[in-house]
This record gives sequence, C-alpha cells and structure tokens, in this order.
Amino acid sequence: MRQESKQDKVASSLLAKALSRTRNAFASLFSRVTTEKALSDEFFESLEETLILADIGPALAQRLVKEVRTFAVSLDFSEPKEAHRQVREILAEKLAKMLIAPMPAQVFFKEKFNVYLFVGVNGTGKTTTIAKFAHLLMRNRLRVISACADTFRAAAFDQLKIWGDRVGFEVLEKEIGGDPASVVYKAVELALAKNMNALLIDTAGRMQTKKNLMDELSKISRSVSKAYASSTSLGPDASPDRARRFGDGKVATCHKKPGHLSPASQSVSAETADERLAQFNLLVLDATTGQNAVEQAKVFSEAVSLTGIILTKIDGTAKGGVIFPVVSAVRVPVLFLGCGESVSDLLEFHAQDFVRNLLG
Ligand SMILES: Nc1nc2c(ncn2[C@@H]2O[C@H](COP(=O)(O)OP(=O)(O)OP(=O)(O)O)[C@@H](O)[C@H]2O)c(=O)[nH]1
Ligand SMILES: [Mg+2]
Repeated sequence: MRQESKQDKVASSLLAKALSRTRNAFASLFSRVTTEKALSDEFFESLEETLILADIGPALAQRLVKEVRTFAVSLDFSEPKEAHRQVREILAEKLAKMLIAPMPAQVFFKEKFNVYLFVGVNGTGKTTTIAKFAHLLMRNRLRVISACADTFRAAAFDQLKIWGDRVGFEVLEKEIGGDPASVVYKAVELALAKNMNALLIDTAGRMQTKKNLMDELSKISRSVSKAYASSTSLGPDASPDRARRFGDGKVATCHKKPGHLSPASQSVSAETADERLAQFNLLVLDATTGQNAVEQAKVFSEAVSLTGIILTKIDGTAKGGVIFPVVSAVRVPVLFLGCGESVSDLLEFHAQDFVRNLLG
C-alpha cells in the first residue's frame, strides 16, 4: 500500500474533481442495482451506455459488459447493497487490469543520461507538459535542459523558452528552417557537454495521417542514440572525462522497462549499469479528443517505440475513459495525467486510483 503524502492528497483531489461527472453517472447507475435488476438486460444496457459516455469506446464497452455479465451469473445477489458492491468490484478489477502494463516504465534514472522525446498531434499539450515534467525532474535534482525540434513554427521555440524562464531550465538555441533530426543530434551533444542528465525534446505537433511527418519523427528518434554513441565514443577527439561520466555509449532505450513509476524512487547504480542512455518516447494525448486518441496512439507507436503515454486536459473532460481503449490497443502504460495549465498540474498515474475515481 502506498503511503499517502500531502502531495498525493492534492493529486487525489484534483483527479477526483476531474472525473466527478463520470463517477456520479456510475454512482447513479449502481444505486439502481437491486436484487431483481442485478442481472437484467436493462441494467447491462445502461452499464454499456455509461461506459460509452465515459469515453471507453463502443467496442470495449460491449466486451466489458459481456465479461461482467458472464461473471455476474455466478454471484449471489442476496441484497441490493451487495449486488451493487459486487458489480462495481468486477468492473473495477477488469478496468484496472487493462491499465496495468505487464512492465511499468521508470521515468528517470539518476545515473543515466535521460532523453525524453515528446510527441503527439497539434495542440495536445506537449510544450506545457515538458514544463511540468521539467519541474518534476528538477524537484528530483536532475540537471535539466530542453531543445525545440520544431524548426518550422517560430513561435514553438518562444513558447518553450517562456516556460524555461518561468520554471528555470535552459532551452537550447533557436533554429528555424533546419532539419529537426539534426537539431536533436546537436542537442544531445550539447546536453552531454554541459553535463546535463535530462534532455527534454519538444517536437512539432503532427497529424498522424501525414506519412512524411511520421517518418520525420522516426528519424528524430533515431538521431538521439546516434548522437549519443558518437559523443561518448573514445575517438581521438573525445574527452576521456566525458566518456567516463557517461559510460561507453551503449543505449538503454526505456521501452516498457521494468521498474517503479514513482520518480522519487529512481536510481541505478553506476557500477551495475553498463548502458547509460535512457531514451523515453512519450506520447502526449489530449483527453478531450475522444476516440481519435486511439488512432493517434496506434500510428505514433508505429513511428517511434513508445515508452509511455501522458493524457492531458483531464480537467477539461468529465471522462478520461479513453485511456482504456488506448492502452488496450498499444500496450503502452499511461505514466502521467495533465490536469490543468500550471506547472504543478501533472499527476503521476496510478491505475487503481484512476479506476476508483472513475467508478466511485
Ligand atoms: N486545461 C488544460 N489545458 C492544458 C493542459 N495541458 C495543456 N493545456 C493547454 O493546451 C493548449 C495547448 O498546449 P501546448 O502545450 O501549446 O500544446 P502543444 O502540443 O505543444 O501544441 P503544438 O506545439 O502546437 O503542437 C494550451 O492552451 C495549454 O495551456 C491540461 O492538462 N489541462
Ligand atoms: Mg508546442
């Protein structure tokens, strides 16, 4: 059981507030479960409808109802309260199971060079999330720097720079019109030279339907490990000191790596780690876009190997259920939830808490 700190309590109340409308809908549905109605068609139809309204999507809602129904047959609904509790419990169990990826990802390694690539369609909240995430890493004493790989839209750099000044992290030089992959390559070199251990890369928002932009993203992602390998290899010009500090150029891409989610508990000892680059490809999804998020997740996960998902704007939707079909489709864990526009509005994701707040 997790110890609940003051910060956890604030997070719980933000999540509770964000999901209150869906929770009330489930509460009202469950309150109608009586001994007679527990297994009625009418009840299961309403359950499916409520799941769809929570953004779980029609296909998954149908599947869940079928599973709950099959399971419910074996239960003893001797009194309404018990019926209510049991139906809710089966549903909660099935939903939580869906969200717990087989191997949850760590979010940083104190002894590694951590690179975070933020990807997603236009306006999902990538830049805002970078600021929130930088704040979180800095609180955990990581040395953070950022780069803007959107070389097309001039304002993209300015937005990131405003956040950098506000939160207190450096944003590497503005570059307009160049190749985003080479911006990333240079950023890795510079971040290493500056002895940083967290590089946050903002990318241009792109529609998942634009093949050339998705190919560009694959190239950007590959350039991280290339730059790292060449910067840390012991060539005639390489600094031995730098090579010692950052290891031998091996790459640990943190795609669905085992470990804990809690950033506070991250550490990998320098002795045991022979791979020093930890690359995290994070997909930022906007909770208010509904079922389209599933399609976005599928296409982005083909372009880059995703480490985790950050679902933003859950404060702007009463739903949030979209994460169930998303995680089912791509088998990538949700790591954080964005629940507002300020720097502290980033919640660490916990499946059980989420489901509890959704179902009541
Ligand atoms: N309510 C709310 N608004 C958010 C959240 N995250 C981001 N936003 C807002 O969403 C809008 C877009 O955010 P950006 O961070 O600029 O999005 P982006 O993905 O970087 O956009 P592009 O670079 O244009 O693709 C801004 O108005 C943010 O304040 C959130 O968790 N909750
Ligand atoms: Mg942006």
